[in-house]
Amino acid sequence: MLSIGIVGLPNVGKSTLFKALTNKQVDIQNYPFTTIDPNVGVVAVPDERVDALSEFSKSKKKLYTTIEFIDIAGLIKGASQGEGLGNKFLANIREVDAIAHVVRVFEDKNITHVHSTIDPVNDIEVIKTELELADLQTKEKRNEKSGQKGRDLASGGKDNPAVAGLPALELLANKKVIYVFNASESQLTAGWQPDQRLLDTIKGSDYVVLSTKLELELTELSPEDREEYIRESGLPGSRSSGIPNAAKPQPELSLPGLDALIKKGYHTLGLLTFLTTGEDESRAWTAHQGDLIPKASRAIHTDFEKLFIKAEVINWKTLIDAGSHAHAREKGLLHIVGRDYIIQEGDVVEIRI
Ligand SMILES: Nc1nc2c(ncn2[C@@H]2O[C@H](COP(=O)(O)OP(=O)(O)OP(=O)(O)O)[C@@H](O)[C@H]2O)c(=O)[nH]1
Ligand SMILES: [Mg+2]
Repeated sequence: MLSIGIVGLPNVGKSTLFKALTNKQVDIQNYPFTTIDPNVGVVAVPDERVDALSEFSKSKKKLYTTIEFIDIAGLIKGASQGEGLGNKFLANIREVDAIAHVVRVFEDKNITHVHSTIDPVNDIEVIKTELELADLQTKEKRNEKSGQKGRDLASGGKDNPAVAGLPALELLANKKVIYVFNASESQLTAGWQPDQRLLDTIKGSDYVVLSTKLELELTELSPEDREEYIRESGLPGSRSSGIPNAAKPQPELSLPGLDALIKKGYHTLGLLTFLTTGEDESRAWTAHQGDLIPKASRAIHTDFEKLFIKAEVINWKTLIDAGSHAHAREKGLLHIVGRDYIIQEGDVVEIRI
């Protein structure tokens, strides 16, 4: 499963984001270091294509792809030296696929900022430095262990078998980062976007602009009220840097910021979604952009990569517009592809093994 770790300064809205995403009860308070133990939650990625295909095929089940989010304690300057809660909770996100870095841009005198001023550039630098220092510590620990291992080997290698097969180092600096600029509702309606200095700081990383507080409040409304609120408040909807327009999931329960974040996660990680549909189930699957179809079909079953013979492929919308599989086939819209076909966003596939 795809996993995303949430980092940032204390009291910037990390748990508010987590709660809006996962619907889990978590502690959200106006003081730094509210979160101590990590919160972990799994989110189904709403996808209108699964809904539409499920109706099309009268499927008994529909299954979305999922993402795991991990919300950890805030970091401050000196965390690597034990300041605040230290950086030990970073161990909980060593194995995530990507990092969501929450940065406060909203102004609110009533909400404590650990640096007392709103300065996103400085805040980002502080967190980045702490992540780098944590990596240094990881490397140092590794060196100590391999030094130990060297000595063990010299003495016959039987004293410390535990360090024999050290796994590859998981460095935070190697992970893809999505910046989440946490803005106020009025900043959103005014079309707030990062300025050049801020863009230079994030060096081409993907970002989204949203209000964690608003997203959370929206999750508490009925879908109708939510839609009405978004329409009437003049909110710009998903506001983010270059989302590939091939994927345009417009789920029933639309949360503009969270949808953008999830889509951005897929984009950042170079992923795409393909689908299967039938009477049993309609389902979304995740593959990497550029994957050949046998490799992509591993998501469905690990044996499929080896056993793959051919597949029938059609874009989900083309299939639905055709009215039925039979019609699509008659009109020549269903394509038979071989092992050299590169899977595309929104493909509906039927794999023959
Ligand atoms: N005005 C405003 N307040 C917000 C927003 N997002 C979060 N807050 C408030 O900021 C405070 C901290 O929110 P949390 O979600 O607990 O922040 P956190 O980053 O998880 O904090 P720690 O766990 O302490 O690191 C709470 O009082 C929230 O209600 C926002 O977009 N606007
Ligand atoms: Mg928190």
